[in-house]
Amino acid sequence: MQRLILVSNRLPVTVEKRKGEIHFKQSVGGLATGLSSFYQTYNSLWFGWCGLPSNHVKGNERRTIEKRLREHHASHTLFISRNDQRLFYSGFCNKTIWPLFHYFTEYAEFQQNLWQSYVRVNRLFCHQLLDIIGPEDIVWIHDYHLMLLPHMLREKLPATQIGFFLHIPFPSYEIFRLLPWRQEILNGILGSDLIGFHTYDYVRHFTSSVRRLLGYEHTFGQIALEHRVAKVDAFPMGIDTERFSTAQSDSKWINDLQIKCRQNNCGIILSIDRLDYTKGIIQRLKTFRYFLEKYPEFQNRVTLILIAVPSRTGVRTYQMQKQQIDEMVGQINGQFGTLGWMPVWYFYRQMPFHNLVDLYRMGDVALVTPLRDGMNLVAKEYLASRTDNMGVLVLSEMAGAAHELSEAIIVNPNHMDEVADALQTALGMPAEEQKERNRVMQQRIQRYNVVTWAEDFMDRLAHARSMRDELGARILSEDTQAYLEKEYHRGRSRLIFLDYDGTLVPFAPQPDQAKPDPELDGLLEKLTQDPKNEVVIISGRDRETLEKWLGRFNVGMSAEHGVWVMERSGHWHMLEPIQDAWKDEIRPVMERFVDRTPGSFIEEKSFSLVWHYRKADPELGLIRASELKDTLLGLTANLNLVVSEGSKVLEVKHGGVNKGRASQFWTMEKKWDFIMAIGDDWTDEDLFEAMPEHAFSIKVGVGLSKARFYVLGHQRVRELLMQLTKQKAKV
Ligand code: GDG
Repeated sequence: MQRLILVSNRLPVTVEKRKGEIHFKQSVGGLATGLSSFYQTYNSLWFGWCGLPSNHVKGNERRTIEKRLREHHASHTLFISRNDQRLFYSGFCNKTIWPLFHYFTEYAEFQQNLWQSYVRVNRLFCHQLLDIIGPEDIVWIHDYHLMLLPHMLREKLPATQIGFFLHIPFPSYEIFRLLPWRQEILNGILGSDLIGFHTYDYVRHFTSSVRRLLGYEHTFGQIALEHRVAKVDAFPMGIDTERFSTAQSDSKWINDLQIKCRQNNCGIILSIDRLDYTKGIIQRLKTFRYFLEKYPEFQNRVTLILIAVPSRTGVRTYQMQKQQIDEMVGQINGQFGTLGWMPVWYFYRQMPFHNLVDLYRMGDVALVTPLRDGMNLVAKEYLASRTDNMGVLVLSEMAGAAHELSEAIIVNPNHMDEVADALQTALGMPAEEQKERNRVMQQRIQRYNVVTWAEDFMDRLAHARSMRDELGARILSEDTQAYLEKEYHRGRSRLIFLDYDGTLVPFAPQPDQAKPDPELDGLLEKLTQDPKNEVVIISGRDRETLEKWLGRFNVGMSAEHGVWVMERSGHWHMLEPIQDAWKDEIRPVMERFVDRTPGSFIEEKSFSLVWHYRKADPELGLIRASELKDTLLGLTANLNLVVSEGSKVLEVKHGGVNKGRASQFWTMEKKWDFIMAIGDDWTDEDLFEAMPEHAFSIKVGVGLSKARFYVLGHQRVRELLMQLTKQKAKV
């Protein structure tokens, strides 16, 4: 039976050992809280670390823990050594990735031993998961602790459905590139079939880094890798709204707190976070102090309840934050406090769930002003808890949640005046307006709750899987190849069309660097020596280059996407007379684009002009290509010219001439027993389309195609051709 295997660094339950006794308690944090309800409704199993270091548990304790987790929490744990806990969790995860991905570059440490531990722990996860994952299971990996795991698993389980979700922001390329192990991290994540982020901004940042650092292109959320496609999309995480709206409690502690805080009819501002520098707690306190100065009428009239949940207490920056918060709270209370009024009520502890909801219900204003936050669930939980529809959410624009909760008062957390003004507005907001704003947001978070979020992700993962299967079904399998070989050997006359760049050789930064290598020479030699074979190189290149590089083989050729053809006799001719006078008009336009796009250049062929941008900045290249295309389309509208896009090129050439038409020069010549056409880009689609039904048309790479089959990479083309020539010797 198919299971969903959720994988995260920490399990939703934490195991602690106190005075020799083992204790189990619910883990705190967005991921654990958010996913626990979805997870209970699915046939699933959670794999992660339970919080105890391996050297702290004896053999029998380990078995008890494992049994209890399996039976009561459908979870499997692994044990991480204390040393790796320090280097991996407190180290690479929280001293390198966490600050860097939240734009706190000054806190980010780049140390080889931390990285090594990160690799080691990801491997440990992989190793242990391999014993658990069944052939039908789906694996959903969570968060920044396990970014190498998708690739590690993919290597061992090529057919398994793997999804990955990042709960924190993916930073812009300018930040991400600082990481010494940036390629490894990207490749690690790309092991997944589907990669999810909270917002489209993070998707953009990720695909941009992939393009710039690994050279993989993406279109409509699909990244074309060498051997498969990875999908990437935004899934703004929701919460279990019902859990918050239906929570009931009447705790004495809260009632007492309420009475004390509401003295003098005080308004209550609520601030709840894990104690983390990204949450902007210090800045929030500073802003609160500023607010009391700017609007003194609120002195004695408003209280800030500040809950800071202990987090990552082993990391120094967190310890320093704690100290600063303690001091700042003391200062504010010292400066403004009176006998009957304490401006800040500060609790450094984790609240039980029902108290948390009571607090949400008590706060007239929720001040959620992180400096950077992947999503921020507190903002959504506040709204979900307000069954009275009251309360005002003041939300930082740096939180992913701001994209969805635009009816909140959105602020820049670094702008003290703006936040202070927002507080004043919030505290004076009429009840009707509060309700109106909240209703819209509440409906939204109810609709896209955590279950919808997770189901949406699972649906997209299944879709990514079916795409992979579809592509997989057309990938030249062993059986199909055996059939192709059989047909090849049965044929007494064989016609073989081969595109050159991307099909027989990989792309090179400069077109003139893609010369045939000795392996290709040998292959073409063998293939063309067979008298039954008519081999045609059908390329977009100019005649001179083709002749220089391939003229010594017994091949037919077609140059410039079908403008020219050359039979084996060695004589070039044009398929139909065409002009090139138009070039004088188009060339200066392209030259302007060359000047504005460093790294791009023009290639001039007899009947076409090509603008290459492979070496330009990839994003600028794309923008300019689209601009140039628009300009050229305008200029060529009344001429018999076509503007077409290729792999990092834009080409203007004569209309009505293409590889498909050129191929007819050979296909019409006689009745062939065996026809094969192999190519990799859109210009080869004309070729595939022109092929008779029984021909073996083969697309190199992924992406939509009219070809019957796919192979992945030029190396695979060579293997296929090699196989054909080898078997010939055997027959
Ligand atoms: C990461 C990303 C992203 C807080 N105090 C108490 C308590 N909590 C619970 C809240 C909430 C969770 O902790 C905090 O979630 P956040 O989303 O605000 O922040 P992170 O922990 O940093 O989470 C974040 C999230 O992952 C999900 O993808 O939104 O951007 O950084 O659920 O309820 N729970 C209890 N007592 C507390 O005192 N019981």
